[in-house]
Amino acid sequence: MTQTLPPGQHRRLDFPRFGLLRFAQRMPTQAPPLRLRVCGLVRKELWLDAAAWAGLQRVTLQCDFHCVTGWSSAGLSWSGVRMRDVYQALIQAQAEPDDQVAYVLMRGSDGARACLPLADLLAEDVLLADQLNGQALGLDHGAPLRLVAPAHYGYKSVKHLERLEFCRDLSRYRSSAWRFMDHPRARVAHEERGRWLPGWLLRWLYRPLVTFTVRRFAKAGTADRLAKHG
Ligand SMILES: Nc1nc2c(c(=O)[nH]1)N[C@H]1C(S)=C(S)[C@@H](COP(=O)(O)O)O[C@H]1N2
Ligand SMILES: [Mo]
Repeated sequence: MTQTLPPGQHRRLDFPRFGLLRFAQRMPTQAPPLRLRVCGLVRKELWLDAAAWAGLQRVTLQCDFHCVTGWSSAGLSWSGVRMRDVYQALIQAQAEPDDQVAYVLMRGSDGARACLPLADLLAEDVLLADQLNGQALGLDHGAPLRLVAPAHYGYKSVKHLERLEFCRDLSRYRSSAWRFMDHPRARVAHEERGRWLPGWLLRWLYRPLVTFTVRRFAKAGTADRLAKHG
C-alpha cells in the first residue's frame, strides 16, 4: 500500500464494481466451479481446478488498485496463489509452453479480454485471487477467480478468469475496448493508459464517465442479484 498515488490517480474510499459499460449486465449469475483452461502455444492443453493448486503456497497481498479512468482504491487485501507459482509448478510442468511464448491472452466468462507479456504475469505481486479482504471473492469482484496485477491498470486484472492462452505475439488478440484504449502492458507507474494518446489526455477523456459507470455497474449488479435470488 502506498501513501502517494501514481500519476493522474485520485483516491476513492470504496472499491466499486467497474469496467466497460457493455460488461455491466454480463455478471455471471452464479460463480461456476473454478476451472481455468490453459491453451495456445502449449504441447498439451490443461484445465486447472482448485484441487490442482491445493499444494501451492497461499499468499495474501496488500495493494492499491488503479483503474485507467483515474480512480484508485487503497489497501485492498487479496488472497490466492501467485501466478508465478501456478506457472512454474503446474503450467510449465504439465502444459509445456513453447519457448517462443511472449504474451498471454486472458478471458473472463463475461467475455472480457486482456493481454499481458508473460514476463509481467510472472512478477512477484501477480496473483490468481479467490479472496478479497478476508472473504470469498464475490461475483461483483470476479468470482470464482480473478487476476490481480497491481502494477498494471485495472483492465488487466481480468475477473471471472476462465482462459489463459499462450502466444508468440499479439496477432490473435482482439481487445475488449477500442485499440487506442488498450496498452499491451498498461503499467501504472509509466502512465501507460492506452496507446497513441498521452496518459494525461486519456485521463481527461475518461474522467467524466466514472460516476455514471459506477452507478450503472452497481445497478446492474443489484438488479441481477434480485432477479436471480429473489
Ligand atoms: N471479466 C471482467 N474483468 C474485468 C472487467 C470486466 O468488466 N470484466 N473490468 C476491468 C476494469 S476496467 C477494472 S477497473 C476492474 C474493476 O474491478 P472490480 O469490478 O472488481 O472493481 O476489473 C477489470 N476486469
Ligand atoms: Mo478500469
